[in-house]
Amino acid sequence: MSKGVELKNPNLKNMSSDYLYHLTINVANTVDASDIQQQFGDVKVVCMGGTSSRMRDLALYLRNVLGNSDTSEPIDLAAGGHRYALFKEGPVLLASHGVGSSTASVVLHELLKLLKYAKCQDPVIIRIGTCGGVGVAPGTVVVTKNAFNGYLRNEHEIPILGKRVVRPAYFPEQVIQDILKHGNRSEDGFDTIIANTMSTDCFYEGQGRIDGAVCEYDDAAKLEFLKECHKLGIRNIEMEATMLSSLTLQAGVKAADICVTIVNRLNGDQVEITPETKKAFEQRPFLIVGRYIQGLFGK
Ligand code: R2B
Repeated sequence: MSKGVELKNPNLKNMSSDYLYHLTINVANTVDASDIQQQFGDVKVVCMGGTSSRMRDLALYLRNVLGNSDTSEPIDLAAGGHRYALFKEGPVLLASHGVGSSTASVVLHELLKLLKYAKCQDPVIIRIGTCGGVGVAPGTVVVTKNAFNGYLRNEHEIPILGKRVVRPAYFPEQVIQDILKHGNRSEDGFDTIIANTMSTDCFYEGQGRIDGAVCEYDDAAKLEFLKECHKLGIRNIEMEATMLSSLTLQAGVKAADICVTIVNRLNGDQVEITPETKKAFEQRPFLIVGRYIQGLFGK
């Protein structure tokens, strides 16, 4: 049975209007948001990714998947905010989120509220991205199961009102399985795996790199850490999964994280693939999301 988004914030019902500041979308009347429902009420899937150009490319890719013959340039609905990009292709909303949980959480809060005001039914949020791999070949696509933080704890830790708040960080099994059905085809020529993900707040020291501006450990300590990650079933490292899984769990909205590895961290820190290979690797999560969406809409 379809259901709308019910957010766990009792204060929202006391707000007569809500300006989604970073998206530059004004919900002028929260009680009767029919304008918002008209524009966004059909949204079933929200795709999120780091950069605006990748989300534009994905918008064009999905336009094709959805059988839309429009050839116009996708319109950035959040251009006025100069922070994030927001595109809409039929029932799919696409948003950029920048690098890391702090920037991604800002736009995710606003997207979740948008889904609620628009009365979207049973939406799913899918992050697609690039990441470092741990013991897997570059180009492997990882669908996250449990998200670990930089302390190697399977939880999302966030300071709220000066207190350490800890929340669960995993993605719903059913969504993972639905996505996997659309990956792992022999003709793809790459592996799509389900694995755990470490999500850090720092790309360099937080991920055990020795090539940042500051580093107080050696290569041996780094490898020991990465091997510990591997033992925990962690096969990729990125910077958003703990926040994304935990916030969507709190909001009761289905979500998934699908990332392609662009370096095997057991072999080094620098991303050495060519821009062409990176572009080709970035298409892999597109392919899987595209097939998933095709499956959803029977296209
Ligand atoms: C992967 O790539 C970005 C860092 O380059 C970050 O957003 C992530 O998780």
